[in-house]
Amino acid sequence: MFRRVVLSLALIAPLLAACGESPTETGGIELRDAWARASATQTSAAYLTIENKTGEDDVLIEARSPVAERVEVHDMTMEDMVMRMRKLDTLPVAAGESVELAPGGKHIMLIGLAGPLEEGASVPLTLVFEKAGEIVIEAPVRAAGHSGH
Ligand SMILES: [Cu+2]
Repeated sequence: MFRRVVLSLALIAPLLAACGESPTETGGIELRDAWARASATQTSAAYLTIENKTGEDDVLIEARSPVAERVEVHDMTMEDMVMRMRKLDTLPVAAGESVELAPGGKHIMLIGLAGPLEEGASVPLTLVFEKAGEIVIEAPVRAAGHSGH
């Protein structure tokens, strides 16, 4: 299963840096720096860093949120000066490694939002890992122009 969405570069730029939030750690999987992009449309994206502190490889197999009909993990690449998004069915996080989901790269796509995401609100996200199980985090909503501290 493979679906592609083409976005104009203007929608993606500028690249953003995330602020630190207190990390959530469950079963040796640490989730930190989570945030979601403010949006007035029916889609948005959330970002975070996933660190696998266990000695075993793990895999993110599902993501969901009560604010969105569908939550997917996407990757983004530049092809012929166009940013393309591709759905990832799973996201491996190898033992001892970190995977960063950040603007311009991998992200969590929120599709079919029930309402606008306003700055200052927060989005509950459930990430399901093959071994660590379900981890629930709150991703604060920030404006697209957010650029760190
Ligand atoms: Cu996407």
